[in-house]
Amino acid sequence: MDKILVTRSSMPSLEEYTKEIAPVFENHWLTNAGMKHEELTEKLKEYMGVKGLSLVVNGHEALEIALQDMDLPAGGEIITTPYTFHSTTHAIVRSGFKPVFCDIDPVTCTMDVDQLESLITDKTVAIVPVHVYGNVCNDAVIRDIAKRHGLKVMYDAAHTFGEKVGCDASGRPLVGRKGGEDASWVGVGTLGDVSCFSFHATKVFHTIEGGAVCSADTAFTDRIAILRDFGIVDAELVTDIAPNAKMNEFAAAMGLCNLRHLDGEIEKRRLVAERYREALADVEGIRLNPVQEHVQSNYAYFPIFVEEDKYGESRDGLFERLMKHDIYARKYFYPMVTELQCYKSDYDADATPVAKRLSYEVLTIPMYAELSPEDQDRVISVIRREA
Ligand code: T4K
Repeated sequence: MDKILVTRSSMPSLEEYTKEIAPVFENHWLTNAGMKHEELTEKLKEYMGVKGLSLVVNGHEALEIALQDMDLPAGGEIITTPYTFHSTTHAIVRSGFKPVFCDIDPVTCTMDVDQLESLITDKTVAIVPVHVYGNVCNDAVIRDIAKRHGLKVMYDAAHTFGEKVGCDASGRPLVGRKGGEDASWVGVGTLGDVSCFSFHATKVFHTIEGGAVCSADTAFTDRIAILRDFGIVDAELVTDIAPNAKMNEFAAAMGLCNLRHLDGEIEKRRLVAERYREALADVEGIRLNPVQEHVQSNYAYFPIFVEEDKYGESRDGLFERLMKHDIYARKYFYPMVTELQCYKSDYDADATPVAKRLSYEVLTIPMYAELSPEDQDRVISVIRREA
């Protein structure tokens, strides 16, 4: 029996990719804002409905460089969540800020907006919420709180490429609210002051490795183009102490190919997600990720939450049993950030009890566009204890 992994990168055909990179072989321009890079930048702006976008080498550098661009007071506190891939926290710490951890909403796993304001102090310099699994944060409330305190909001939007959010007639995002009419839809990258995306091979849309910083403030994204290139403005002017985080032409070409097929890939993922939902809805003790109102999802991940007392088996028990059937689910995100070896002596995991509990319950099961119904049935039958 073949192994089933948690995900599988989408790929264009070899012919399509070869055709896309042929001009690169002719012009010998391999990186430093080449023609594929520039073309992808324009196409992504259009697809994502964002004004400013700068490509970078990966999602992590998107976060670090965007923080540098924000020019925040050194050593300040940044409010974020511990229920994320540790890249979010690493970016904050490596940039010289102190993360302050807010707990998460038990349903969407995004920042608990009821706790957020109580964590703001005179040392707070920004808020970095995470749209985890593609579940979009309650932007309207976060935005109101940030505005009241004069703080900037930078979203870790690594999981949300291509998603859209419904807004009311005044243009206010409705996500997080029950009911209400979606008068218009905006790209998720328009939320907050800045949004950072990952285009890693495991993401819905990828450039092998890659990422982007988006903002309505085009001066901000223009400066990212300097910060991703050692702070170089021109051959004799270097304004910033910055890394090399540029996307190369082969990565951009992969992005151009993948973008052509993206809507079809998301539709296939939707069918996989629906099939899981139908098959798992009645399993006692297995809670499914919510279908969020006012969000057009990209179906990035399919997390399930194992409630041991009701399911009769722990998350780890189910994880092991899946493995015996050659199914490799992942525990995204366990251990949660504040329980990782590099952070646990400095932070109290019990300060965010919801995040802690969910990190012990979560299992992200295989989800990708090419997951066949037969393979999906193998996953379902183990979870339903029929295999
Ligand atoms: N913020 C958030 C919230 C994030 O989730 C991430 C990244 C970031 C920021 C930072 O973005 P990047 O700097 O990575 O662009 C993966 C990814 O490496 C990482 O991008 C992702 N989040 C994280 C959640 O997961 P691993 O260590 O679990 O990946 P790995 O190598 O075990 O692969 C998982 C499965 O994917 C494999 O079992 C098979 C499949 N796969 C993997 C690779 C590498 C493929 O099909 N093709 C491939 O090339 O971290």
